[in-house]
Amino acid sequence: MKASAMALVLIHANAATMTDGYGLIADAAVAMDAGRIAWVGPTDAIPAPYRRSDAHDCAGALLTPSLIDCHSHVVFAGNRAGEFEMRLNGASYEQVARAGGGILSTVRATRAATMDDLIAQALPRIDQMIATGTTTLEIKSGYGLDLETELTMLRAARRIGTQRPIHVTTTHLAAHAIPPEFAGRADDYIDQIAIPSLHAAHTQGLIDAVDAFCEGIAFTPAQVDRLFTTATQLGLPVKLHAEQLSDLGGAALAARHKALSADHLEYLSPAGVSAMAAAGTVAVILPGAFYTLRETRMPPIHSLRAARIPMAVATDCNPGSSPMTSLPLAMNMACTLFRMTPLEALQGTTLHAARALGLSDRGTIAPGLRADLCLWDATHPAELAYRIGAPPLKSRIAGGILAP
Ligand code: DI6
Ligand code: FE
Repeated sequence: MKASAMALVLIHANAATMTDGYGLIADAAVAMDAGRIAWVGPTDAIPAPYRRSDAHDCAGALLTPSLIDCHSHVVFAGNRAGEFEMRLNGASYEQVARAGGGILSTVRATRAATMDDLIAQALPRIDQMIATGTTTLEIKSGYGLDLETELTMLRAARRIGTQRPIHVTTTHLAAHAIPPEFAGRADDYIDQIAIPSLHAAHTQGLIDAVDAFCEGIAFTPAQVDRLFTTATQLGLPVKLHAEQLSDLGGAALAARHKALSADHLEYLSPAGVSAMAAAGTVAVILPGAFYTLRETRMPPIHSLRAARIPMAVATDCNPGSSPMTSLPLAMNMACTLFRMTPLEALQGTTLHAARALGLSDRGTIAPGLRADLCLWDATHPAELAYRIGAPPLKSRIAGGILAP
């Protein structure tokens, strides 16, 4: 074992490695080299090459893998505070829609924005995510709904990953809503926009996965099936907004396509649970949207747990149903609203979120994995989900580099 000059060593941390439950190691040390974790164990057992005078003393702070947000729509223009206020002053959904509100108002604003506008508007949200512990972030398209704007959103998302110390994965979500010019012609939209933009985004190296919104107000299982068949032909993994507002059998459809994840799942049926379990599809739990929409039907956490389906937790950061950037807040909501345990919530933003993105190189503190870690002003990992809003992040390590 040889340490390079670039090695970073943490000592005297209270580590939750997440390798076996919390995987707690009291008075832990972690050695990192070349952006990877090289060694983890008790500080008094640290191997000679990593015993260094410049080791970073964590003074007993809680050390966890850094957080992974596996479902976000963080790139968009404008916001929907105006319609939020209208509704709370008594306006109906129809009145809000007639006043130009809803998802299509974000589509209008996003189409009118340049790529630089989209980046500039997203960066404050990204900075909030970073400040609350996120170092890997999935970003979806889906507010362009035309070929050019979908590609612009994806380029903006990719660019963000070069401007901030955050690893961005991108997902094509042209099948998010039906734009006004295709009203009543969802099949034409799939043929003329969703599938062609998928080909273009893939050819230009802009996407890592393909998503769709399978719902009465969006796309039918048959339409999603056509899109996913194209994705599979291109070798791209799929995931699905499924069973958010009703049960259309989306999770089972996703499982048939060996989806990485099925997301939302408030209306998931027992058949959907079995299909996901058999396919190894991760359940992504999104309490921010449940909270904002004042949903009353909960995702079937008991059944998911009984079927040993890995559950991830994400922000769903978007301007309509989940204007939220903090993963620790999503963890708190997952516990309080859905009765997930604090351990499940933290697994949901670390190892299970990594699996939901198909990433096997992160999510726990173990040798060989990416050196992405968070140091928190906390003593036990349950504090991350317990507090309404995170305990302070003392420092983060992204790719083996310590940031203040
Ligand atoms: N489900 C949601 O909750 C968001 N998208 C989706 O498919 C809503 C997006 C928005 O309202 O802007
Ligand atoms: Fe979403």
